[in-house]
Amino acid sequence: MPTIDHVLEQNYRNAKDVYARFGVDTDEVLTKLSTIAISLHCWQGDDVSGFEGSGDLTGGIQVTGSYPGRARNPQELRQDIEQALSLIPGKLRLNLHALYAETEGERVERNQLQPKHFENWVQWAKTHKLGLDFNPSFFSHPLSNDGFTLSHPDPAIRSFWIEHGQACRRIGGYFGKELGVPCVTNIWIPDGYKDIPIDRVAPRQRLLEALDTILAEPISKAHNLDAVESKLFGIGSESYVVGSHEFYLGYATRNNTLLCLDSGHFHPTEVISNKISAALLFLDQILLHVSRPVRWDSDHVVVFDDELQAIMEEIVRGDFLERTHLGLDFFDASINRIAAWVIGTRNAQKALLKALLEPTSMLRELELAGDLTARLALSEELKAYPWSAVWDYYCATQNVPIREAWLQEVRNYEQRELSNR
Ligand code: RNT
Ligand code: ZN
Repeated sequence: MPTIDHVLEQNYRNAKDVYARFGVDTDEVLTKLSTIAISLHCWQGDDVSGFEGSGDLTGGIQVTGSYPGRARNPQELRQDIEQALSLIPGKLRLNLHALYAETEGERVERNQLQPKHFENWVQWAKTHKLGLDFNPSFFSHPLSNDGFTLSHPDPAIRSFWIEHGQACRRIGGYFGKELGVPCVTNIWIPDGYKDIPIDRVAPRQRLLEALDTILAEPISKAHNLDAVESKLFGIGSESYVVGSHEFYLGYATRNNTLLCLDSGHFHPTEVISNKISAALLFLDQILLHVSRPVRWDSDHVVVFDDELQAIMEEIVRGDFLERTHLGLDFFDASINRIAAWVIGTRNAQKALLKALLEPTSMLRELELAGDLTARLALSEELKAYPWSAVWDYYCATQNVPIREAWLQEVRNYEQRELSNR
């Protein structure tokens, strides 16, 4: 147990008393919080570049900014992630993309990828006691240049991408087996049209069949869990996206896969917090890509906003923690990339903590009794309750910097490491 500052501890005791009056045990909440894994996305560290040397990021997603210090190789990326891990409390996983294969200078096509190309990541994950998640990469590749992959009308191109998906599921299974905890392998494809299509159904029919082929090989759910991620539009696919929400909600329900809800993949006034309770009535599990769209699917760093809090409240109130896999998905190259990870992840954890501290059953009773005045009054008062004292104490007990003290660590690392790149 680290030595904890006296004032910080006193603040925690006070907060503990305040929450105890509502029957909420802050110690129990912190134990719970420390078991909830958040999957850190590797691609914030290098602007979704990967190690293929393939050049431009395509697929209708975009990274803007030119902050110095981007990780240029696996060693730098892992070192940067380690730096981020040292500043974030609680349980973490790492989310990899197929682009991050290590092929020792050899050109390995994506449909030929094998577990051995991720051995270094697995060894590293073991050292740091991290679970791994995975994503086939259906973008930044010559065969995705015309905007279609799994739904491509050319059977040869479609087959290439199907084989890529199959290869990735095996790699996901390998992760899960090696690490003793299932890997969530998430399929997102960019397929769609810039302008109004004549035939909306044929690409969806082809995607449906391609997914069926990819998922046909049985892989133990103890090792690999499949997820499918929908989207409304991308840059260059504004008018039509093959893998829409309705498509994947139907697909996941029928095939018992996970559905991935990304906060940036809906109309700007539509929120995923309102979809979780509906999706989980029909699905066993879901994956969340916690992101932040600013006017479009811009993948800004997650901030502590209303929607982030609403997402975490939904998961906690619905008792969905066991059935929800929490992943992050943002990429900002205009600020220090390690800071981006730390800010976004700590915010997600703070929101989770705040949700866990809520006296939910009391609020639910008020609602059921029709006392909507008290429901609003208490919900609003609770916003100013001393959850931040609980957060500070949590950081102290987890041996990570309190409040903004992490920023100096990032600055030191930038000075020591990033500025030499
Ligand atoms: C794209 C999706 C997808 C990607 C990552 C890199 O719109 O959100 O999840 O961001 O796979
Ligand atoms: Zn996403």
